[in-house]
Amino acid sequence: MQLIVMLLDMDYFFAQVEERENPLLAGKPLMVCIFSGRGELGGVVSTCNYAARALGVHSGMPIAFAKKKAPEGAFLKADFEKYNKASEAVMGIVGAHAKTVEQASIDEAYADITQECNGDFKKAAKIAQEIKKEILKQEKLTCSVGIGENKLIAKMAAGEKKPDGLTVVKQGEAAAFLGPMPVGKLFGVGKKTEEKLHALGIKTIGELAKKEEGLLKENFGNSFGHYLFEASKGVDEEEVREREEPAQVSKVASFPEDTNNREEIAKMVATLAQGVHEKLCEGGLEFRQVTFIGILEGLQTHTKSKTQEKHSQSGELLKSVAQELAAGFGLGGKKMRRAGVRVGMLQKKQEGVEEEGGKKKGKVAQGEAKKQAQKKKAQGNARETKAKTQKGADAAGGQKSLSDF
Ligand code: TTP
Ligand code: MG
Repeated sequence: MQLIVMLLDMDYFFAQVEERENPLLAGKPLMVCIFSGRGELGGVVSTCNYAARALGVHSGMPIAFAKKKAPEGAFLKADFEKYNKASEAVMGIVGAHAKTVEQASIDEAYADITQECNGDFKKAAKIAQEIKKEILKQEKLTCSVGIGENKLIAKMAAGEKKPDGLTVVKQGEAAAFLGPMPVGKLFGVGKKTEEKLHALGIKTIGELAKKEEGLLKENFGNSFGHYLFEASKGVDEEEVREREEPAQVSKVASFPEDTNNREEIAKMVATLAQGVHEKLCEGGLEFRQVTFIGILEGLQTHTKSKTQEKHSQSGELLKSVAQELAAGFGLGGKKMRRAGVRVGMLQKKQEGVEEEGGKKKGKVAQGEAKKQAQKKKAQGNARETKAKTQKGADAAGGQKSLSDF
């Protein structure tokens, strides 16, 4: 049967969630920011709405620059709990329509809908429309969807029309679809590769598709050269599959005696963080989110989380964030019985991402391209893994997790 893959990508995700929560923000430039704490405007723009993009603001731009481009705009602090919640709801809707779903990032999911649509592209488009309609109805959010004969084409199709787009590239149409596009748009091609391709006189994906594999391997190395050779023709054999990484890793332990001694708590947190770090290293994983779990004498459980801008495997960072969260944890006059440290938003450790690009695919695609090129089985790419988060300390129950909790 004809393989049919769908890629769903939420539109200006974090900013759209903020607009939904506060409709007064809609229409005017809105920047969702990760503030560094260094000065009022220290930090970067995580994402922004289309009104801000029209003024030249983009993800990764320093907040101070964005302020110059959109002085009248709203600058909000990123609230990951909110985005994770919306993400979970969206992924739930996608999962209800397709058996095989691979969440590629907090706002992106691939679905293999071959069986659901019987290999028929028209039916595939109908399924996509239903999913879009449900997300709009239930979550009041729009997304863009691409449909194609493999993951690469679905991904490229999803980027074709945004926001609120639906693009179907039927079997046999990939070359015509990709051919006229600037080569910099090919998934996996970042700024440096683009420049190098331009220097070789290759401006479009169609021109790239005509090049000998040997020439590409000579210039870009065996694996990435092979990737460019295949991808430019819309060839991609990677399957859509559920991630194997656990959603979280945690360690929880009891104090010898209930305590409100901050030093004792900090010491315990250091030990727990070390244990979590060992598990991360064993699994070859890196984290973005750190959670401190406090269980008080009456067994009430409270959590405090912090999400980092980037994934990391640093044990030092993990310990210091966990201790910072523990230090800010209000005991409310009570003693603590147990404490826990948990990391979430995990992904396989990245080995030397090839280059940085300003665009989304800069963020995600280099690892992806490398992975595809290397034909690795492991899902070690730069896209975020299943960003499932906790709703409480014991939410680990239904999720795939490595936990001593
Ligand atoms: P994207 O899907 O790349 O961006 P987007 O959803 O904001 O916009 P688009 O309509 O083009 O899809 O990323 C999803 C979220 O990830 C985004 O809302 C914020 C976050 N993000 C960052 O924090 N830093 C980044 O550099 C990028 C690209 C995204
Ligand atoms: Mg998006």
